[in-house]
Amino acid sequence: MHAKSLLWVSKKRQKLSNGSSKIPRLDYTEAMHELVRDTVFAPLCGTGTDREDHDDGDLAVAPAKPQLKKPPLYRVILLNDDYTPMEFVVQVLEQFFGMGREKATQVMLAVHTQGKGVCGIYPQDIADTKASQVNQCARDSGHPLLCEVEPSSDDEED
Ligand code: TYC
Repeated sequence: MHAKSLLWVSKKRQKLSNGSSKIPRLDYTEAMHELVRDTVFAPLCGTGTDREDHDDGDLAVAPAKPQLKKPPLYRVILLNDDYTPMEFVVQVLEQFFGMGREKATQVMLAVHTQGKGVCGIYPQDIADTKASQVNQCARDSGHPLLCEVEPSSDDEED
């Protein structure tokens, strides 16, 4: 209980008892003083005094390195096959990779002639999701179109 409330209880009891009541007169004041005196009020965080005592000597203190790193990137690769209609591939590139008609047609033709091609480069979870969406969409439509994910070396520059 808070010291103030204990004092308030004590005074109220004294008032109520008025010397003759059955309620005993209780005075917590002394006990509270003792309690506060014996309590160690430790700071929750450092006070900084320990740092003032520390001597860096001749050492240069370097600023801390930033802790954040860019996530590794992954390529989403589209594979050619002999059966998926060109129009379907163009629509997939528009829908899942945000390409315009012209760009999607270029990429589709590049995959058609070269066997495979990059649709986009993303952090791993996004790359995996896009490849799964494409493969599911192709399967649902009865086409053998396949999409894969591979690590990209583009993020090894820094
Ligand atoms: N080769 C397919 C055809 O001639 C077209 C195609 C292009 C299929 C790209 C898949 O990833 C692909 N119909």
